[in-house]
Amino acid sequence: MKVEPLSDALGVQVSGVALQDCSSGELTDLLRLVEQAGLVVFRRQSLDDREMHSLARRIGPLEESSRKVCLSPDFPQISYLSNLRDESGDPIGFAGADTDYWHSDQQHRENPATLAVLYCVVPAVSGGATSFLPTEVGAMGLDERTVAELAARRAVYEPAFNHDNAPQIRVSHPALLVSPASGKRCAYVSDNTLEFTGLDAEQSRQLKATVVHRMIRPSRVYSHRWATGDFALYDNAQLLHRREEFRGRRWLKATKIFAPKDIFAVPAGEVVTGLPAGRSASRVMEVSGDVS
Ligand SMILES: O=C(O)CCC(=O)C(=O)O
Ligand SMILES: [Fe+2]
Repeated sequence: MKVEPLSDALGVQVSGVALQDCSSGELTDLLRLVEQAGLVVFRRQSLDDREMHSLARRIGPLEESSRKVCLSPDFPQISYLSNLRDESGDPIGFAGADTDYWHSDQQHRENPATLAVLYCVVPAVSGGATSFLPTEVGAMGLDERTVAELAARRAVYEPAFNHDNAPQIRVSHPALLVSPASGKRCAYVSDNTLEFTGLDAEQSRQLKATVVHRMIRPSRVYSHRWATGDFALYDNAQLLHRREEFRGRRWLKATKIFAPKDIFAVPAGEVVTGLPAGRSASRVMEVSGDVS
């Protein structure tokens, strides 16, 4: 097994290992590597849906995608991100091909499944990287006053308008997460943060802008260019990510795993309120003027 850095920004890649053949002790060691590195890409894996499902289940319980269109026919906890169509001409999965928001998966759920897999079947010929950046407060140079402010607040989220497979609730999460294994402190804040508890709209906007401004910088980003067989395991409690726009065919498979709490920071969510039926698209608090 060979372990090498993926970039200066974050992540490692592992080659020479077949994940399916790992013992439970080896799998636990690899999870500890994910906790250290945030993102681990295992090269040249070969898994059908059944195998991907059973491998992921050895790590933890699985959550379904928040979009019904994604669910794989035989294993609904596996989702398809693809613009390919089946023999009837129907989309096989979620076909989004533009640049996404910077996000952390599942923040709109009360109990987010924060460990995620992306497995590449067909890489796009043009574009279509998945970009990642770390949210650790030290590495982003966040001042201690802002860190203390995050530690005292909860960040509020709700599903997007096309999240038709998630509870229609507004939830809050601790705005600062601390890893039980390493003590790493990470801002649990993303483009999707709506507000912070205990702050008015302008104070919320300012806190989000301060964090996002330090966090989202080109030099802090690693963009993973996919190859068939890449199996990426990443911890949403310490990274943001987004799909970069692409042209041509692309197919990734995904699954979201409830992270083992002895190794990973796991947000303790609370329901704030239900959402009115038939509401329009959720609005993202605008801070884009400050984002570099
Ligand atoms: O398609 C991608 O590159 C990213 C997909 C994604 O954000 C997800 O599955 O959570
Ligand atoms: Fe995502």
